[in-house]
Amino acid sequence: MQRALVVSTGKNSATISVDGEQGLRVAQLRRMTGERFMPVPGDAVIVRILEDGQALVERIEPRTFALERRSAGGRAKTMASNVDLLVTVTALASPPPRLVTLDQLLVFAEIENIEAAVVFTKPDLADVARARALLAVYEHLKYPTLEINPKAGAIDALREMIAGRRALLVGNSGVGKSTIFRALGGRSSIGEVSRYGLGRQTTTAGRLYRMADGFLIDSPGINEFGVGTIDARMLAEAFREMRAPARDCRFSDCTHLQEPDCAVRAGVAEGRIAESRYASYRKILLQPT
Ligand SMILES: Nc1nc2c(ncn2[C@@H]2O[C@H](COP(=O)(O)OP(=O)(O)OP(=O)(O)O)[C@@H](O)[C@H]2O)c(=O)[nH]1
Ligand SMILES: [Mg+2]
Ligand SMILES: [Zn+2]
Repeated sequence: MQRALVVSTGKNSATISVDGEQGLRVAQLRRMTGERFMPVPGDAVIVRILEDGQALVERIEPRTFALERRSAGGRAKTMASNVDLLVTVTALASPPPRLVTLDQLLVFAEIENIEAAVVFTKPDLADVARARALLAVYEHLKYPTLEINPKAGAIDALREMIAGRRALLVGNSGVGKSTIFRALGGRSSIGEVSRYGLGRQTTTAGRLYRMADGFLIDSPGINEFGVGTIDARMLAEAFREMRAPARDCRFSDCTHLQEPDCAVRAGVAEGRIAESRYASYRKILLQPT
C-alpha cells in the first residue's frame, strides 16, 4: 500500500501522483456499493500497486477542507480537498472584474475559516488608477494581495506566496487561472475544448500540480458561486470591515439595508467601507438561493 495525491479524476479512474514517484499513474477506483467513493484533486489516497503495474485506489484519507460548489439545481459537488489557501483570481480587465464573485469567495473563506489571497491579473490591459484603487481595497482589509501578469511569466510573487501551501486557484472563467498554473509548472488537462467556441481553452475539470511541500490546483471557472443561505449577522461578520461597525447599529438585528442609525451604512457614507464591498454585501444577502 502506498500513499498518493489525486491529480485529476475521470469516470472510473483517477490520475495520481504516488509519494516518492516522479511521473503520474492512472489508478482504477474501487467500486463500492452504497457508498460514495469519488476522489477529488487534493485527496490523499491509499493505493495498491498490482504486479502488472496497475494501481488501485483503496481508500480516501479523511479530508480536512473540501470546497463545495453548488450547481444550478442546488446540488453540492465537491471540487477539491485538503486545501489551506484559497487563491482568488480576478482579471483587472477582459473580463471586467466581477467583484461579487471575489467578495463571495472571501466570505466563503471567512465562514470556512480558511486563508484567502487576492490575485489580480491582466494589469497590462487595465487602467492603472483603477487597478491601484481596487488593490488598495483588499490590501486595506489585510488580505494578501498581488497584481501579476502570468501571460508575461511575471509570477514570482505568487510563487513565493504559495510556497509550502496547498493552494487552490478560483475565479471566473477567463481570468488567467490556467495561465498561472502553467507558468508555475503545472500541465493543463488534455481535452480542454472550450464550450464557448472561438477556440478559447476553458478548464472543465480540476487538476493538481504537486510542488515541494505543497500543491496547487487549477479549477474550472465559476460563474456563480453560492455561499448558501446566510443571514445578515453572519454575513456582516464575514465582511471583515463590517464586523466592528455592525455592533454599533441601533438595532441588534440590523440588516444594514435600510434601518435608521445603521453604523455600517454610515461607514460607507463616510468612506471607511468601500462602496463596492457594500454593494457585494447587498447582492449576496438579497440573492435568491
Ligand atoms: N494580457 C493578458 N492576458 C492574460 C493575462 N493572464 C492571462 N491572460 C490570457 O487570458 C486568457 C484566459 O486565460 P486562462 O488562463 O485560460 O483563464 P482561466 O481562468 O483558466 O479560464 P477558465 O479555464 O475558463 O476558467 C488567455 O488567453 C491568457 O493568455 C495577463 O496578465 N495579461
Ligand atoms: Mg482554465
Ligand atoms: Zn446596520
